[in-house]
Amino acid sequence: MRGELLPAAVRTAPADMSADAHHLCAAGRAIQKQERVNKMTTVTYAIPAIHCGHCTHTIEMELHELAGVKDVKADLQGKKVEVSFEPPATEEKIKALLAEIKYPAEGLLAL
Ligand SMILES: [Cu+2]
Repeated sequence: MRGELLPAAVRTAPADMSADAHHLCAAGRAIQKQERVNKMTTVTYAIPAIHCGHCTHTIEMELHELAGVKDVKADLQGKKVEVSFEPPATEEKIKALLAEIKYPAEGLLAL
């Protein structure tokens, strides 16, 4: 996985610092940005309890309030929800919240 290679690139960076500090600053920023992208996780859960537009609305509203959740797409027809998140949000917290609002995740459709 590419994300695991990035920390090594960060560790080797200081050795070249004197050569072209300005260039490395830009490279460092690019690496930081890449790590942020890599931390984002998208999961899709089956939510059989979804039965109308209010359900999808409630799920989207509630999940958006969880810190770290970036995007929520609840699907009425497919009875599923796709959640994109990064720390501090975790799968455990998302599933706990879904259970709490009475829309328990009954299966992981995609990671
Ligand atoms: Cu409903």
